[in-house]
Amino acid sequence: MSFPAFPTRKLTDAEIQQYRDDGVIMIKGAIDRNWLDLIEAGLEQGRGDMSLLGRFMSRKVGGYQMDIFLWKRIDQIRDAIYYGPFARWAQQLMGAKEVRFFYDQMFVKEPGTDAPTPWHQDLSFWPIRGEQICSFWIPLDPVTKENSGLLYVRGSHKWPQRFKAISPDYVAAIIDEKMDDIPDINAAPEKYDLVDWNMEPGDILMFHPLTLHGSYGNASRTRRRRALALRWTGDDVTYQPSAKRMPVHFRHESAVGGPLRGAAFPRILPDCDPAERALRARPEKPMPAKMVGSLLDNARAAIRLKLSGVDSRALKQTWGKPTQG
Ligand SMILES: O=C(O)CCC(=O)C(=O)O
Repeated sequence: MSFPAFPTRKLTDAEIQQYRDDGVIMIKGAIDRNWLDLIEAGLEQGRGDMSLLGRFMSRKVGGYQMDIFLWKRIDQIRDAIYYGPFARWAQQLMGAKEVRFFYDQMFVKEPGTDAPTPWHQDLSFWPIRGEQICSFWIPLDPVTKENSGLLYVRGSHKWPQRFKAISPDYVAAIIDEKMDDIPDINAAPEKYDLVDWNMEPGDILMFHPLTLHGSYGNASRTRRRRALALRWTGDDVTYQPSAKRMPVHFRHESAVGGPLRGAAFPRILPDCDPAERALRARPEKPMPAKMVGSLLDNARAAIRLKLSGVDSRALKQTWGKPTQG
């Protein structure tokens, strides 16, 4: 068997066209049980042993557990990324030759948590730019709108606006006050082409980094909602950090304005870079100096936003209980 594994099937031309038109597609029954079990085992390990960053991200929002870069410390997640079928799908979807892994993110909402994921575009706060970027969202539990299935604004990846990045914990450091305010979509849903799916474990969402998306809290009393997002980049992507974009706390050699390079963003296709992979032989921790730098940036950003009249509380959105249908 060769790795990364080949998916159960290729994406059809119609699915790729739909991704280009709508900015999101849902593929039913895409993931074999063995890969799903591997991811679930890794995610459960991550839930029980959160990183410092994850604890920081999850501190303000009761019942909403988030963490990133799990693959740096959890073998099952790393193996799913290096050996699973995901990189080949990303390659086909993006039409790319080279595929690099950008990062993973865990999103878990406990039953009864009312914490939404505010509407946002991912690319507005990512430290990369390019056309060939996509995310896969992999639920480990059955999801509906009631227990926090994702919602998308169809076609919004083609809108000209770049919206202020509103994260679930309202992190000031990634809010760029020069960007547009996100409209209060749920206050006037009839104005938007909203789309969502009921999903089962094994289904996968593939979406463009500019497609507006978000989710309600988990109104179910019994059903936890666990998901892992995997982010991929292709040939044209460059490293474009800024004080108002998500910091990367792991080692890499990408020059500003240049292609992604190094072990934080490992190359998976057309083949692995042995030097990058060797660096992941042992679990890796984020660099403490970079973490402290991020905390200071965040404090400075909160002051800057207040002084410039952007109060992060004013950016809160209408998210009541989901309406069915
Ligand atoms: O799971 C969620 O509620 C949020 C997912 C998300 O925003 C993402 O994967 O980019």
